[in-house]
Amino acid sequence: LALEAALRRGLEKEEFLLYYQPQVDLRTASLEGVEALVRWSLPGGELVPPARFIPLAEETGLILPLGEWVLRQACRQMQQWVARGLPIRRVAVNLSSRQFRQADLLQRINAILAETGLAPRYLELEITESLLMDNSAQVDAKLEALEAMGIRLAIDDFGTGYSSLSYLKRFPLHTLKLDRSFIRDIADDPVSSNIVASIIELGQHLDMDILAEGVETDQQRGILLQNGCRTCQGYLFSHPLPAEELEARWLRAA
Ligand code: G
Ligand code: G
Ligand code: MN
Ligand code: NA
Repeated sequence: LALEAALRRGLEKEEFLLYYQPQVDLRTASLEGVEALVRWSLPGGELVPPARFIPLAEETGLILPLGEWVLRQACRQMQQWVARGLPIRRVAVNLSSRQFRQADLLQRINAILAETGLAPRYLELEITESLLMDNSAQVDAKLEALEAMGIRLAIDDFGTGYSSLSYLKRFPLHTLKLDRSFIRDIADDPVSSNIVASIIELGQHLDMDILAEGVETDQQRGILLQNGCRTCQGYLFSHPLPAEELEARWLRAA
C-alpha cells in the first residue's frame, strides 16, 4: 500500500523518466531505433527499475496514466530528434495489455501523435504474445487500425509465452523481438541456437524484422549474423541511456 501511494504521488509529481536503449544493425553497429524504458526517480535520488513497480502499476491500474505518460514523453522526445534531423528511425514503446484493452486506445494514441507532431511511422508499439491469444475480434480490429494508422507493431519477449503460429500470420506485426533467454545460451547450447535459427527463419517467411534481445557477446553476435538476424538490442552495444547520453553517443548529426 505504501508503494501504491508513492506511485500515485510519483505520477502527480512527474517523478518518472525515460531511458532509451539503442537497437542496432548487427553488421554495421549503426543505430536503427531505440526502445523507451521507464525509470522512477525518487526524491532522494534513487532510480527504481521497472521490475519493482510495473507489476504493481498493472495490478492497480496506475499503468494506464503511467503508460500514457510514457507514450507522450517518448513521442515528444522522438519528434524533437526528428525535427533536429538526427539519424534515428523509430522509437519503440511498451504497451501493457491493460492499456491495449482500453476502449479509447486509438483516440488516445491519435491525440498524442497530434499533440507531439510525430509522424506515426516513427512509432513502434511493443505488445506481448498473451495479448494476441486473447483471440477477440476487438484485438484484431485494434491491431488492424494501428497498422492502418501507419504505426509499427512489435511482438515483445517472443518465445516466452504461448503463441500459435497462426496468430503470427494473421496479425499485422512488423517486428519479432526474440527473448533474451534464447540468446543467452546460443554460444554453448546447440538446442538454443537451433531454436533461434528456426525462429529467425520463421520470421523471414512471415516477412517480419527479427530483433534479438540481450546480445552481450561478440560470439552471440556472430551466431545471429550467420543465421540471418539483422538487428539487436543488448549490452554488447549499449545499456539503456538517458536522452542526453543517447544523443552524445549515438545521435551525432550525420
Ligand atoms: O528497463 P528494464 O531493463 O529494467 O525493463 C524491465 C522490463 O520493464 C522490460 O521488460 C519492460 O517490458 C518493462 N517496461 C519498461 N518500461 C516500460 C513501460 O514504459 N511500460 C511497460 N508496460 N513496461 C515497461
Ligand atoms: O521490454 P523488454 O523486456 O524487452 O525490455 C528490455 C529489458 O532487457 C530491459 O530490462 C533491459 O534493461 C534489458 N536488457 C537489455 N539488454 C540486455 C542485455 O544485453 N542483457 C540483459 N541481461 N538484459 C538486457
Ligand atoms: Mn520491450
Ligand atoms: Na523484451
